[in-house]
Amino acid sequence: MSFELPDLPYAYDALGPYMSAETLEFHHDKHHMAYVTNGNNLLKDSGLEGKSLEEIVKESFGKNAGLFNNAGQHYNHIHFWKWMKPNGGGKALPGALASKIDSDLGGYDKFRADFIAAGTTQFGSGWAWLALKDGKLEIMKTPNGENPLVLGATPLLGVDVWEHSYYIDYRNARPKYLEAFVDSLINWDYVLELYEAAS
Ligand code: MN3
Repeated sequence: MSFELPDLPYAYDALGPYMSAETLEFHHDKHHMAYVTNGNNLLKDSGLEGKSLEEIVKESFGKNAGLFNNAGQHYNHIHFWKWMKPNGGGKALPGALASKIDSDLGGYDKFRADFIAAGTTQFGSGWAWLALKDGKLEIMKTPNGENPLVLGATPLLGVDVWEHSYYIDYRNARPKYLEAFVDSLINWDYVLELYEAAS
């Protein structure tokens, strides 16, 4: 299958003031589009053309760096748009997720602090994650286009800490961007959907 750029699931100005229309126009229309275009070019004659996106990500990892970088970023961004919504974030999680976070991660406040710390301490470009591994929730961070799929885990929530995701709105203040993401943008219903599908 070839890669296609999905539409954003909300208007470009829907996530203000936490993420601006200008950021989403560059991030979705230019950056994500480039991963789709480059990924499709690199997918040709790779031997992975008929595979699903998840299979392409896992099977190109460590073997075909160009294809992996673009396929990984395509996968990450498809979900990243859905991991946000207007009036999202905060403590009002669906009950099944809240109790899993209590038992595996020491409660919501510790999850919030550890997730923001993972994003803040990822050196250079990458992502911070909430993932399910062997039936337990874990906070992870990865460089560049990598994600929990290549660590034997299922991504449930990820935040893009490449500068293109926050520099227009927050300049160098990555922690402020991460706080806004957690407190005001996370689409917990989509996280629950992925958690239920994985468990
Ligand atoms: Mn990005």
